[in-house]
Parts: sequence; C-alpha cells; structure tokens
Amino acid sequence: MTLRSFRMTPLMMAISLAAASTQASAATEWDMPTPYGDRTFHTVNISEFADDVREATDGELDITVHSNGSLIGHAEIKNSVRRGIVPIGELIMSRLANENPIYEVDSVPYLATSYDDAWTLWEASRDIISEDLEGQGLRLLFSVPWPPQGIYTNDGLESGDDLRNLSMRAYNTASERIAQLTGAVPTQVEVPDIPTAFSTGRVEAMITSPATGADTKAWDYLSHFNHAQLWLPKNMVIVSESEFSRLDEATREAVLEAAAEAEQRGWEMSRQETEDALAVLEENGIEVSEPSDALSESLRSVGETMTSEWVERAGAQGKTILDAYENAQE
Ligand code: PCA
Repeated sequence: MTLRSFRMTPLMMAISLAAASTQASAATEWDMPTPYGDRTFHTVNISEFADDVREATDGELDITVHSNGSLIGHAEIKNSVRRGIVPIGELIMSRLANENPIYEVDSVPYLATSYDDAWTLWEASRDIISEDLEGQGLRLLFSVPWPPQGIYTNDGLESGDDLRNLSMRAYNTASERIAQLTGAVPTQVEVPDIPTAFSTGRVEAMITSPATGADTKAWDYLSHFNHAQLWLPKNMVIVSESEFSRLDEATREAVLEAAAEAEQRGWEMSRQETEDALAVLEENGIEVSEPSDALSESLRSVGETMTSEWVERAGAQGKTILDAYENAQE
C-alpha cells in the first residue's frame, strides 16, 4: 500500500466528520437556572462548579448556568427541576418554607448569626432537609449561605420605631414576618427587580446582605445599612434524581466531587464577600452601622416571637434539628 492510498476521499471525510459530531452530541447538556445575577458570588461559584464538572468529565456533562431568572423565575425553579423541565437549579432554601418549616431554619432570627454557627446549623439540618427533598425525587447537591442579613434604609435607624410604616422589600417568609412585626409593610421583590422597585417608590427599605446591596448598587437609592446580622439564609443546588441516575457512574462521581468542592469554596467566598461588600458599600457612600441598644432590643424581641412561631410550626422535625444543633454546640 502506498502512503497515498491512506488519504481520505471526500466521502470518507464526510463519514468521519459525521461520526465525530455524533460523538460530540452524545454529551449530556444540562440547563441550570438561578434567580441571581452574574455579579453575585453564588453565581460565580456555581459557574465554577459547572466548569469543574465539564473538565472532570471531558465535556461529557456540560452544564450551562442561566442567571438572573432569565430561564425560569425563582418561584418556579424547584418545581421545574421536580417535573424534569430542567435537570438542575439553584434557589434560596427558605423559599420552600410554605412546604415545610425545616427549609427556613436558617432564617430564624439570631439562631445562627456567625459562619461557624451557620455551618453547625447546616450540619444539624442537612439530613432532614435532604430526606424531604429525596421524597420528591430531588437530590440536594450543596448549599452556601448569603452573608448576614441587615437592614437598608434612607434614614439612620435609632430604634425599632423607625421601621414603622416603611414599605420594606422582602424575599422570604422570615423577612416578611420581621417587617410585619416591626410595623413595616412587606412586599416580595426578586433581586433583579430591586432597582426598579426602589426607583418607582414601591419600596423604601430592604432586608438583605451587604452582598446583594453591593450587587444591586444600593447607593443609587439608599443611604444607610444597619449590619444587624439577623440570620444567614442559604442557597441550595438541587438536581432531579432521575436525571442524575441516568449519568454513568464516573460522571455521577465527578458531579458529587465538584459539588463538595463548591460547597466548601462557597462558604469561604461568602465569608470573604461579607468584608468586601461592606467595604464597597462604604466606598460608595453608604453609612454602615451596628444596631443601637434600642434597635437591638426591638429586633431581639421580634426575633423571640419569630423563634417561638417557628418552633411551633416545625414541630417534631424542628425539635430534631434544634436538639442536634444544641448538642453540636456544647
Ligand atoms: N440576597 C438575596 C437573599 C438573601 C441575600 O442576601 C435576596 O436579597 O433576595
């Protein structure tokens, strides 16, 4: 045989290209919606998770992150994963409080306000939350907290009375309830809609993190941030169990490994983000302060009410979590 006879004819070329493209399209492609924008450290973290999975599987599992609620709105993300409309997605865990109060244990005021306590609380609640999701055909891959929640306003807060009658942007039942109990008027607004809600006067204050204030350029419409450190709510990444089980074993392992890394990295990013975002707020003219004694007192008393309401709602499962949390702290 001469060398010449090895050269591909146009037909052979076409066949081998077709084979290559069949191979390429055999890779699994997953769309992953998140309600949050590209600037948010959570989105940076889940994009890195997607990159890690792509790399570890040689492109066999290709996850595309759709940020800012662009593919599916926040309210629909969990059910979309459940129904198999998308295989994977991110949402804030406490969004599911109406299904079961265990999902909002991270938003009980003052229960866990430091990263160490939040981690202990997560360890104490992870199994029970994972099991509840499993019962719905969902697998919890990882969970990462937002920085501690504080209060943005246009006047400094001297006491709880200063919150009275303010229209307050909320994002879960806890932020809604704390507004109600302080005499403010809560309105649910998703993060991408925050700037418009303020510029149109729909809301005039909000409870959120230094991170979300910085991401949404709070200085354009607010002047004060009270670093009240009420709670550290968590995002979670869930995957449809039936989609997950369709992956081969090596790919499943790659996903779980990347998820464990993303959880660890995310917690570190969140800690760092607290410092960085507070500095960004100050650089842009937001006055950052700690609660006065009077404000602390009224927030603590509202916190006590919310804690007993939660304990009552969460019943035996809630008690299991709190017992495990207290034991771990001893
Ligand atoms: N940012 C999200 C959830 C909590 C936070 O810090 C929000 O404001 O909706």
